[in-house]
Amino acid sequence: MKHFVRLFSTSATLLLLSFSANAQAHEGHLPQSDGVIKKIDAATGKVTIAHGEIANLKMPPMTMSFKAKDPAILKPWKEGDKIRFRSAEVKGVLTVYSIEAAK
Ligand SMILES: [Cu+2]
Repeated sequence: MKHFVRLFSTSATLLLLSFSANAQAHEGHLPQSDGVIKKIDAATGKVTIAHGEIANLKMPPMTMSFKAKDPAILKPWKEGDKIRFRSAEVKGVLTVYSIEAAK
């Protein structure tokens, strides 16, 4: 019986670990891409970015529009700003998770 309990708690821990690994894959662990902000549409929460290669989306450099995960992350930025950003595809929608100033 003791053995069973230990086995159970080990698999519960593993399950927990894989859950948090998944959550991270959608946020901070996304690779950063370079970009320049071309247009911000605060009303729809969309941003057009001239971006460099996006490794996790297997996307070559281009100019395109993204949906902001939260429209609030677009507030500090304006057209022409050089940025580093993290993006992912969420249910078929290319989504920007975070934006910071390019160094
Ligand atoms: Cu693109």
